[in-house]
Amino acid sequence: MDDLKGKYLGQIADAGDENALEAIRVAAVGKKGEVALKMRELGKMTPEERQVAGPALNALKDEINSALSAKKAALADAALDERLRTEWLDVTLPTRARRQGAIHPVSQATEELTAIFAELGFSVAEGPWIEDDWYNFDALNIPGHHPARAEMDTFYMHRAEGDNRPPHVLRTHTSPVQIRSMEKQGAPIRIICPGGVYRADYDQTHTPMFHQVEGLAIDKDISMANLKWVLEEFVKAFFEVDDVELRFRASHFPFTEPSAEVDIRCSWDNGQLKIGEGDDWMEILGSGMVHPKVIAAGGIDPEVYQGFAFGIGIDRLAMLKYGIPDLRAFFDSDLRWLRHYGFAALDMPNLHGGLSR
Ligand code: 2U9
Repeated sequence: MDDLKGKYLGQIADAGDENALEAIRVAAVGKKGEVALKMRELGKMTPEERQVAGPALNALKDEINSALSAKKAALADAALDERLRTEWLDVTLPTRARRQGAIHPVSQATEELTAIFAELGFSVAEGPWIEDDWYNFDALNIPGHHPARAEMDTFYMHRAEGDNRPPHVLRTHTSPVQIRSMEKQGAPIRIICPGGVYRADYDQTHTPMFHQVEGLAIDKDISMANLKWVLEEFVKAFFEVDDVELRFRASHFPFTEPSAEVDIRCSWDNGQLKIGEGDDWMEILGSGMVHPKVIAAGGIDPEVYQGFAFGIGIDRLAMLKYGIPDLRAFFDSDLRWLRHYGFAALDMPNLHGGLSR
């Protein structure tokens, strides 16, 4: 019995895993194991011998069983220790290279100017990018023969053969949205209309698709003074400067009368643009009092209501604010450019957070 004990306790101590341990258990204390065979021999013994051998065999069985349990627990502990060692993780490692997309400068500028005009009481209106001739031109006091139609380098979408209705156009400005909004909402109205527009033009400073934001404020007592204040507030907030001087130059647009182009005071030192100081002027937008015919086209009575409108190129605003030199790169979809000039997602601009920071 001492031999059996020595043999099995030794094997248990040496067992390397749970499978080896189970094999030992079957061989030692299993139903057909060595201890069971010894127990069967009890029948052949004298009662005196049995009284000694019986309890001793039971004690041996208990001892082997507890050695098996202890070893099983020790193996489980060791396995857990090994897992903890190999699955170790350094939470202070740097994160992976950025795989997330970035916000395009045009989207960023649009979000920023939307936040500014929202504070000034303007809501955002949107409309179709493919327009009827009437909404894009006639309603804006640009009749069929008007030179502005040709000047606007319009992309026409021709109808099928035999269909004599006037062609659709890719909108050349966002103004049709203002006509549609006046029709739907009536007066008073205070909206901005940001979005993409199309003109057949392609060079250093023009792309066939670009972005505008147009504003419209119609009420009974709106004047150029309100226009001037709104534009000043906008320019200060957008370029994040305390003060800025605007210069209104008389101009002409079919949809406004009187009309003005607006320049801002600036300086260009060593190619570095500074807004609000210096001896230079830079044109940034067009504006005016909405032509009575255009107010009427929107279904509003021009004898009762009047208002101002303005138009600004968003792409150019973004170039000026973020120091981006080439307009054409805006629409090349070059990932290196997008990563360089893109803005962090979820970083929504608002006036309190300092817009673009
Ligand atoms: C309605 C009435 C009037 C919008 C206006 C301009 C002057 C203007 C340009 C700025 C740069 C276009 O993107 S740009 O090339 N726009 O100069 N836009 S007034 O006037 C409107 C619009 C809608 C119903």
